[in-house]
Amino acid sequence: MLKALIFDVDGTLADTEKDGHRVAFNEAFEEVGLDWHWSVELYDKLLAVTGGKERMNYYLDNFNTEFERPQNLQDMIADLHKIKTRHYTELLGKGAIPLRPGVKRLIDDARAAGLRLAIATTTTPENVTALLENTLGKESIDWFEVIAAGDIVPAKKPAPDIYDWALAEMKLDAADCLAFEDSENGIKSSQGAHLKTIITVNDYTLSHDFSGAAIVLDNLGEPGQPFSVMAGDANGKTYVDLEMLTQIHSA
Ligand code: XBP
Ligand code: MG
Repeated sequence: MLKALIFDVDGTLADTEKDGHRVAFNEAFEEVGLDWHWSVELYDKLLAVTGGKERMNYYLDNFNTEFERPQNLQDMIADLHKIKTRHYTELLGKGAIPLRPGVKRLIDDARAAGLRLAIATTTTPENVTALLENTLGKESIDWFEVIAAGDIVPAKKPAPDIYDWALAEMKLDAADCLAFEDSENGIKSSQGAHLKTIITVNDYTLSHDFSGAAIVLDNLGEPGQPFSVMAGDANGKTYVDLEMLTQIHSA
């Protein structure tokens, strides 16, 4: 029986990377006087690695090898990441990033039907809270039984650990749940935890490999605003609703 839905955050609930995280990283670099700048194109490459601190290390290792590293590089990165989180949550506070089509409707319907909800993301917990509060309202934090986020597990996506952690907290089998993801690292993680996964792509993840996904869509769709199917069979549906999720789950 379908008992729970587990959502990724970045790219899945909202398109947060290009106009959110990327902008906040650049603001943090500027604030401390670094000449680092992450363009939309460079950020596409940097998204190969999940986790903001991990991404900054990846940037230095592969795209800015000239940078003279201080001895306490990891402290510097941790400080930068705190500044970035401040900028990011401020951006969300201004209402800069809306939820993707169908997300609010599906969450509302799932709650009404008594489905359990959780989040599994590599982003920092404050960022999840800020996104939920600014889009679904303060009370929405409590709609999610488990918010698995950030450094709660050392191995971030594509490792399955964050989904395994969420499932263990909920005392649920993967077979009783569906996951929602937007990226290759995300689906590797959810599939690694044996979860059937629904993909909604975005500009950064269009060309990712989603082999094994239950279905790949451009978004969840709304009544009168149909999704496009990129892989899989929607059985005539035009937006993701609980009936469609039940079909996917039992297929
Ligand atoms: C999200 C991420 C995160 C965010 C930045 O990946 O990779 O690193 O880009 O967040 P996913 P932090 O959607 O697969 O969970 O800077 O807070 O790490
Ligand atoms: Mg994502």
